[in-house]
Amino acid sequence: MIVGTAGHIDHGKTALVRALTGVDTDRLKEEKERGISIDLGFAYLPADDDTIVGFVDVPGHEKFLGNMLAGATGIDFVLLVVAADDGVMPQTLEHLAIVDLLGVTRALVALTKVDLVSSERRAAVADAIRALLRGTGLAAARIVPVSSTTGEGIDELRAALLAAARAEGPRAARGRFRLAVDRCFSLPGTGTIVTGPVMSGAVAVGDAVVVSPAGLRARVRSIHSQSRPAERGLAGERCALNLVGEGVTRHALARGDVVLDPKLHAPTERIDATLRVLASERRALEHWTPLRLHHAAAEVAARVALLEETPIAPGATGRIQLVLERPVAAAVGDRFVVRDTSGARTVGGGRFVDLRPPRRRRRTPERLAQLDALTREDPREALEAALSSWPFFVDVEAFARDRALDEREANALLDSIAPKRLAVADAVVAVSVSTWQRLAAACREALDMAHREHPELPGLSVTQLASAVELPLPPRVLASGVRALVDSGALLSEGGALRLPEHRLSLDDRDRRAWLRIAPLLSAGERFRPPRASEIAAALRMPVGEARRVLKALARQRVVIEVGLDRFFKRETVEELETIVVAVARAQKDGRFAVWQFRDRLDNGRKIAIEILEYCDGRGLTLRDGDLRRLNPRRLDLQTAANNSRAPDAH
Ligand SMILES: Nc1nc2c(ncn2[C@@H]2O[C@H](COP(=O)(O)OP(=O)(O)OP(=O)(O)O)[C@@H](O)[C@H]2O)c(=O)[nH]1
Ligand SMILES: [Mg+2]
Repeated sequence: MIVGTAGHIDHGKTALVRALTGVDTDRLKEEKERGISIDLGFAYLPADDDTIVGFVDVPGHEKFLGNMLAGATGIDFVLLVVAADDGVMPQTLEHLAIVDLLGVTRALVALTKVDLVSSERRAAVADAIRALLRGTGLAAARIVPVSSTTGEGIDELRAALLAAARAEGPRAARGRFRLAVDRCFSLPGTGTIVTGPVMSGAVAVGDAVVVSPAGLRARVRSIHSQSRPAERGLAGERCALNLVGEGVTRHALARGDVVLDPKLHAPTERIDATLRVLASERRALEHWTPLRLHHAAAEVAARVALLEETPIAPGATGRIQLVLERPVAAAVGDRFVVRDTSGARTVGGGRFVDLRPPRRRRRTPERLAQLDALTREDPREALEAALSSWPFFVDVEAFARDRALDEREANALLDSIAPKRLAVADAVVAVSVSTWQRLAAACREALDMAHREHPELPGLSVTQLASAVELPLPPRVLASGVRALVDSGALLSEGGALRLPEHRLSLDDRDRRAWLRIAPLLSAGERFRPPRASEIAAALRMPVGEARRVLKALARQRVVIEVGLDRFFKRETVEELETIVVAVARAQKDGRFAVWQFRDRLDNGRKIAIEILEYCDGRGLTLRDGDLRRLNPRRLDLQTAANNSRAPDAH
């Protein structure tokens, strides 16, 4: 557990940490000279069992509030310090507001310097503190009177902190690794060290990491966790990492960087968020207000684009888009604080909701509904809500990465909520079960209508079907969904046309009668040497145009195939011919055969034999080799099919 102090300057924070741990965290020369804290101080309180309480001691001076924020963003528990003689002061209020904005609710209040005041004064200040905490997330915090000078209350406070740490237990190291760098230095003989709280996941010696947002690659050579050598560092601990790699120096890294799992490196300069404006603000927050964003240990200039109709009033919460001056390494759900540009006051704070928001059309009703869905803290609930609001799909990898979920967590989540995943361009998107069912139903409906209107056509192309389906999914997602339906067998695809499995191509009565007359000319003993359409027309005393039209319609349905110009074979005959070609080729020592060898096998005319072989060349079954032909070795599928079919002689 990491405990952060908070409170007004000189109220005894550093003295209290020393009384609790024996460590003086004011180590800078200037801190000693001025008797105040300037930067963050760190100390550890080990117990007999494995419990360790880490302390981050922050400066109270308003000028160093940026340092306070860099420390406060990584804490689990706050130790609010109020001096009994001074009582509640400006930075008591500001620090309290900040930890409340950061979502820290576990807290103890140390009423310090009680040796200096009467018991009436103690009680009065305690009452004032209770009133102050009311309405904040810290309302339940216990107030412990202490004196670092006399030692009163120190043992009790220490015991309470250790009890809280034990109650918390070891934090599950969920998610992928992130560490917010709050210090960076080099040690002679060791190299570059960064320290900070592990925000999620775990890191082990030897791991590859990336320093974000710069993108510097590094390897973890050694780890100190809670100031002890360790093999691993886990979420909820403060760690020091010895990093090695090309360009990894003390000067290349700084407070505000985030060391993370390389899979998480995706800095962003534009973040949609919820923002609560502090009640202490005098005016409502206007569109495009310049502010300073404090996130993790980083501080960056930003503008606030309002996603609400009206400015956000003091005390109110609204949706905003943060437009940053430079990229940051963030995660959805991370808390942040914004201060005014001069650094004089804290304006508000909130949670990141979407790290890849649209630049334009960022406050349409659809987009705002999506944003509300993504605002849910639990990733499962957020995913469910996002899948059931516009645009009804979620980029799976971005969702998992931006929430720092590891692969197992992401898969478990997706398998249970969105088992249907679609490949769209180079991304994979998830849709809800109900969207998938609606898509399937809409495709069936559209195809059913198409089949009814045009029973003579084999069906619709993917593009035609995707545009016939009235669902609010973008065309590329629809098209991918249609292809997935084909893969699942719900739709059939033949020769580029999609149809319902039960769809049988039909001809009108007149065409059917014509086909009944034509069919015998393409069957039985004539099947290898069918007449041309013009000859069929002459033989049957049928207008040549009609014979061609009926044959073409049947060709679209793949009942017949136009093998040579104006010459149609039944499809089964073509399959039979391909088997024969394979058999003839295989019968040759070197696999090469001449036209006459094929013709003899068919007992056919040379001209038709050439037409058939040229058709086979065109289909890629055979390859020309001068006057000879051989099988195309790439068309193994056809050869295998031919092997498995009956011998041609059996027909
Ligand atoms: N009498 C008395 N003096 C105290 C007590 N705690 C701290 N002090 C004194 O108060 C002064 C400030 O204490 P610090 O611990 O440096 O205060 P701080 O809150 O860390 O101050 P900043 O870090 O600058 O915000 C020092 O001179 C301490 O000796 C206490 O319990 N009783
Ligand atoms: Mg101090």
